[in-house]
Amino acid sequence: MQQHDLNTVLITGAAGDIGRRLRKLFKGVYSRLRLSDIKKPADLDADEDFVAADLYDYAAVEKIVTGVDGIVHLGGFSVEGPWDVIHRANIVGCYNVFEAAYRAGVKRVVFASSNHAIGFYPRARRIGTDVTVRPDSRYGVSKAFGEALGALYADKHGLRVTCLRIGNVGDAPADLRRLSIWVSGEDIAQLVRIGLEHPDIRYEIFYGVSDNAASFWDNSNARRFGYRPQGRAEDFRAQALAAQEKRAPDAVGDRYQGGPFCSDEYDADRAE
Ligand code: 15L
Repeated sequence: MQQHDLNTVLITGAAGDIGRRLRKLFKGVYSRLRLSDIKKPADLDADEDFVAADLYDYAAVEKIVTGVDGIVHLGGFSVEGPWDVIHRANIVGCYNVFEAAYRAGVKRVVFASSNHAIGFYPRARRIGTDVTVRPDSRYGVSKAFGEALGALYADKHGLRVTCLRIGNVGDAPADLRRLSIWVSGEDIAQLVRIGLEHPDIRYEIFYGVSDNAASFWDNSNARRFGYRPQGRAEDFRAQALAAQEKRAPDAVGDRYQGGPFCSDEYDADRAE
């Protein structure tokens, strides 16, 4: 990885699964890691710097971004939910992070977008990062909003922004769909580091996916910036297919990249 000029990096959503992985993988990479979440992580080490913040509260967000060079914005609601929950955490919360980051002079933001921003593309179609968003849920809409907000702050205010359309982070792919979208913690960490450190980043979208033979996505944009994923979902094919056997068929979800997020609340009479 190239030289970087980041002293303090803030991770929002530090108590979540990806946050926990990055906290470990980034130890010793940046001089200071500031962690934030609405609640203190249960496994916080004595040497970790944690500040609680509700992202809906602009004044609280202002405090956590002060003195920070780069932000990894993982905070928010991470699945489908009622509109008021999504609105509070992922729309207002995301706005507060970008606005406060810009006003505080933060240089870089890596935003955790999601495959659910493009979940209604059919599995049979391989897409790049240049497609129109096709969200599969209110959650997916909030991720598309975050990507748009990132573009605004990059183009208008010079923030360097990377959006990661994350598939599914885990130790192994959990089913057939995850054979296509799985990403290891180490590969997500590699993508985040590119977003924080690569000198040529202005505004980029990468897929957060490992080197999966069945990937739905063309991730050549990430490769252009040096991404070399090490994880391969195919190494876990047998166990993923065995797990899939135990799942009920899902006529809509099995057709689309977003899976169950597509079939949830699906209005078959009107949509077909
Ligand atoms: C996501 O965006 C969620 O945060 C995660 O919990 C999984 O549901 C993942 O997508 C997925 O699509 O498997």
